[in-house]
Amino acid sequence: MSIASKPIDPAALKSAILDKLVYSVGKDLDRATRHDWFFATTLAVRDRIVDHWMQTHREQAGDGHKHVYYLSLEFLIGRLLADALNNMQLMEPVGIALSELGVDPDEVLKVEPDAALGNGGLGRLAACFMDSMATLGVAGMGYGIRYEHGLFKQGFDSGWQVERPEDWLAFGNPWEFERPEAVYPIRFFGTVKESEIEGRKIYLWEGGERVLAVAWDTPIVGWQGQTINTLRLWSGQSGNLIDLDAFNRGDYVKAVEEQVNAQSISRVLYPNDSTEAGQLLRLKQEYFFTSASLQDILRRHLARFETFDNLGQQVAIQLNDTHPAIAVPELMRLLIDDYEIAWDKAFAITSSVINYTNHTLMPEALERWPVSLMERLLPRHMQIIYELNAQVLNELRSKPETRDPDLAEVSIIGEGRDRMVRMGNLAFLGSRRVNGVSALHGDLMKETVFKQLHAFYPQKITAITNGVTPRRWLLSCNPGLAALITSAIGDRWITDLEALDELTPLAKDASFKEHFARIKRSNKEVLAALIAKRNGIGVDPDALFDVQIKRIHEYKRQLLNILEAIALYLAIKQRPDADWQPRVKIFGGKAAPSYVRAKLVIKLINDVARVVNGDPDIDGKLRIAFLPNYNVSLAERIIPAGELSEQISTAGLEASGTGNMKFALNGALTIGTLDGANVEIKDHVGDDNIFIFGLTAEQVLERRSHGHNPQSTIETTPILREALDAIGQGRFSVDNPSLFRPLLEDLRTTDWFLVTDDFKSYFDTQRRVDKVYADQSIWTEKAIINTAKMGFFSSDRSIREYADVIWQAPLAH
Ligand code: 26V
Repeated sequence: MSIASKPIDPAALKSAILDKLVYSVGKDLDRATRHDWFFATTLAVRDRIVDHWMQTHREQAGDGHKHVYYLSLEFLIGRLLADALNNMQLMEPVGIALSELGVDPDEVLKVEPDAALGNGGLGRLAACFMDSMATLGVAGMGYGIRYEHGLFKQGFDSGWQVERPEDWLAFGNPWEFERPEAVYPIRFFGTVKESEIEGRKIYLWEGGERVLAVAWDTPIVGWQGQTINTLRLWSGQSGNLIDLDAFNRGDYVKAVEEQVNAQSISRVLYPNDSTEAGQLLRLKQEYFFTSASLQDILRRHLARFETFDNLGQQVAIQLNDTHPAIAVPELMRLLIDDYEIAWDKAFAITSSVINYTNHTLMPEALERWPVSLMERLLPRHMQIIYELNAQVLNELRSKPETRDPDLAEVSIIGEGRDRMVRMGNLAFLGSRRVNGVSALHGDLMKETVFKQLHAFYPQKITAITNGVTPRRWLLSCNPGLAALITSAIGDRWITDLEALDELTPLAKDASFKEHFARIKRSNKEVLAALIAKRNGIGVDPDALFDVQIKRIHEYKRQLLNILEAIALYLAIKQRPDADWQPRVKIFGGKAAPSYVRAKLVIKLINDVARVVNGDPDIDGKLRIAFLPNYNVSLAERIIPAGELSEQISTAGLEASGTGNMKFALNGALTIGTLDGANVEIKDHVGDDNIFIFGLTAEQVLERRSHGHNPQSTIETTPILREALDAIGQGRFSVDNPSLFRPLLEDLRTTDWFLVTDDFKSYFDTQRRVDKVYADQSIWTEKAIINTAKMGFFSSDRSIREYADVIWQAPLAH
């Protein structure tokens, strides 16, 4: 029986919550804080989950279920309570129970801290995939790190980003279960001793540091609680709680050193999503969680089947980018050294269970580790990598058509003075399938980074487009729209998003349109109130809400957006009485703390916002708001209110995007380049319901190799030149006119991301947006079409395709 089919009695829930408050939290009714209520509510709800969780465990232990393991250094989950209540259809009864206890349910939901265990798209995708696997009944388990501190909190100081530590576990976490019995040893450094037993070579990896990985489990509730999967996160511990010898000598620092060291591995999420300066701790994190997960997977498999012969039939492993790519040599090592399986068989098994998803082609984000570092930290793995590389290269060399330069390109070891291990090549060669995250991205993988590998292994690359979970990104974040849709076409869309297509004819239905527009307007009012509270500025809910929320990155081109805002500002000032379409430009997003350029863009946006918002000539025709500390929970509040979704990356650089899907699902129109999944969004909504501008991926490559002259583009585009001059003259930074010179210099010389090339086309397209928006009836029709055509972009569809094409795993639901 599913949870939903159990009778739900608010009175029983009420007494369960009260029980938890008193006996688990240890508070009585009149002294309970909002946190206490959150804890008590979660614990009461959790009890209803656990029975079903155990049931799922028992079902999935059978051999009819292929186990799918999603290894990811990031899971950007956000809050769990609202999601769990929605999926279990307990939102209403819990709301009633809390209200009867005199507690505002919204307040209780809001005190839950975000689990911000990820940087951006890659981590959020992992979270959407966990929801979809549970909903579809895939026996899927997520493996990652239980970071004590998630992504930093962002504040602004005079417009500059400042980072504050995040502390999501400060009040404890009612969702997780520590599993002190699920503990695995992880070794770093040390040496490898070779010997022979009965003619067989033996490798003993000894010495070095040893830490323990301890499991913490969080239940992942699928729709209606039919399947409850597990997210298992590893925490670092030392085997020795304390060094007693050192303690007795009075050396207390030494006594706890080992423990501190071990715990530091899972202390904090790395806040970068591109360049990383070969940090030892980062590599330790990668190996730590990968090794613990593989040991756990092998132990579980052996308990089920007592053999690894069928590992390929019963297990599929998905590597979320190259961060867990060390899984390839680690699985080989475990099979060969610990379980005495011969090399060839170990490789056959490894390359039948492992798959790899690539999430970016940006050269600086492709992981490479110095051979010297790897040799020190993971000496046995380096041996395996060398041997694997030699084997693969020999095999390929024996083909008559192979040329030497082709081999250099596919080698796992990059040559040159600083020899590097190329993790992308390692993951590719060790995998059964290699996935790109949109159609365009898949094509570009074949043409660029993996061109040569693709020529040798033409069957490996797949392109399964990303998706988003409609439970969180419509049902839960936009209850008004969800209810309207359900009243119009029923609730099948919640698990079969293609059903939204039934809304298409309603785009012409006056009453539906009116309802749809009213809901958007009311979501905008809520966001306007939030902007007033957080940014201290008033925005008109009747203005066009134009939103760009995502990590701050040069390739995502927030700079293009703010330049357009400046150009518009100058135009309004020149002709204040013209008929301007009022617009609110909303920004959100964090820059990596070491990404100086991106932080300067944040400062520029905030400075432009201050000037524009304070200029009486503008009179509300343009408002700019940068909401601080963008995270999943803030996205859930912004997206339902968005009308224009900015997806303006330099074509060819955004692998897919998923924010683009969330906005369109909630009835926003996209202004975007032909990049990532925008291309497919356009195909689904049709040319008339999206605003496409700028160079194509092909033209970008062409322009970069010859024919890119930013200086002359600026000269011939007066509105751009004037906008740049305004910055250069210090109009937005009176105290320090040269502040933004690095940005201007770059635009005039290199402009690698082709901001100047795309500016005119972007500006003109924005004016086209203004015109279309002026006719609210037409705009609403287009917005409805966007929602109606988003069926394809459900992560349920993505997971069905992964299950079919990559994992060959059956679905239970
Ligand atoms: C790369 C690196 C490089 C080393 C330093 C740490 C670090 C951390 C994360 C990353 C990967 C960033 C890649 C990423 O998030 N890609 C995004 O993936 C989304 C899901 O597939 C996709 O929609 C976005 O377009 C893509 O940018």
